[in-house]
Amino acid sequence: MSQKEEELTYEVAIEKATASLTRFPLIPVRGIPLMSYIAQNWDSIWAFRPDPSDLLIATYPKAGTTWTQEIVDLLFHNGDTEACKRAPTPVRSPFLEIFSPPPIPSGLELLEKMDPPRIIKTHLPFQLVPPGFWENKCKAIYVARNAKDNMVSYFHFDGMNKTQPEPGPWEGYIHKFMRGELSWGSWYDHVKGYWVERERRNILYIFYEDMKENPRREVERIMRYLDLSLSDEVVSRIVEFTSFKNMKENPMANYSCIPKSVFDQSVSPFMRKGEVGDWTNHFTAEQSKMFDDDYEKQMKGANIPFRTQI
Ligand code: PPS
Repeated sequence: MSQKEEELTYEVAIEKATASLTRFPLIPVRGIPLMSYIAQNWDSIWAFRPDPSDLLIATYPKAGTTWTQEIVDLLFHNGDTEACKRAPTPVRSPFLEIFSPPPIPSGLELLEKMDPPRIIKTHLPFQLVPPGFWENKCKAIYVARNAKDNMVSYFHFDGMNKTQPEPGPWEGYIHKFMRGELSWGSWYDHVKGYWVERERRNILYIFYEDMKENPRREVERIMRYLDLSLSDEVVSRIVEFTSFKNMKENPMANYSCIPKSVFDQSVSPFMRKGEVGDWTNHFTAEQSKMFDDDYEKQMKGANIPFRTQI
């Protein structure tokens, strides 16, 4: 099946299944809260065997996954923007662990039908990544975003994504985030888990804030990591095509492929603000102080150079 046909099948399947969709409860898998459909299918996810040429893009949710998926797809296609409009992001670059009610294809089903090298998205913390990735020495890009902006983005996403638990009020959400009770668990453990493994596993660890500050520099960094060498002109095209504004307008990147009953973009658009420092519009001074005090404890000794402003 071509990716275009795959896309149609995907969209029809989502339409059919949405009647039965609900906010899934979280079930712990080795201590990490995951949506029930993921937890119930855990054995097949853990057993996934990638090809050595496959690339993993790992993130805590809302850290810049889609942006990086788009950049990498363009790099793999020599900046051919038409080729990168062949299908929506989750079809071009499947979400490894995602399972939804049938007939929505799981990430594993989509991956099975694709030829390597595949661009595989995951939100799994390091210890839950199927070991085949490291045994096969797959390349992996980890994108990290400062905790406050990451949480703000997740809060809005949990409001619009009808499969995630209700976010509830902002004040309570901060505490759930600090306690690691959101889907995919603790942000703190997530960013630290990949950080400590980055050298041993040859993981490219990049920051959302750096991408915002100097997207060209970060696109080139990713390009070098992938052992690619594209012309300056092609790199410029990739930077332009993956700007927030262009991705927000691109139906193949802005998740408009997911029906409103699942992603209600009238609650909050998937491409919401795309900024560094939006947290200042959400945290009160007291909340910020309380969060920072706790952050210091949870991140003690980690030395990961996060920036909450650029
Ligand atoms: S997901 O659901 O976990 O895959 O979401 P993810 O793609 O990781 O994160 C979504 C946030 O990234 C912002 N975004 C961008 N920012 C800048 N430039 C570009 N091109 C871009 N593409 C996506 C998106 O707007 C979400 O952040 P917020 O802060 O909510 O706007």
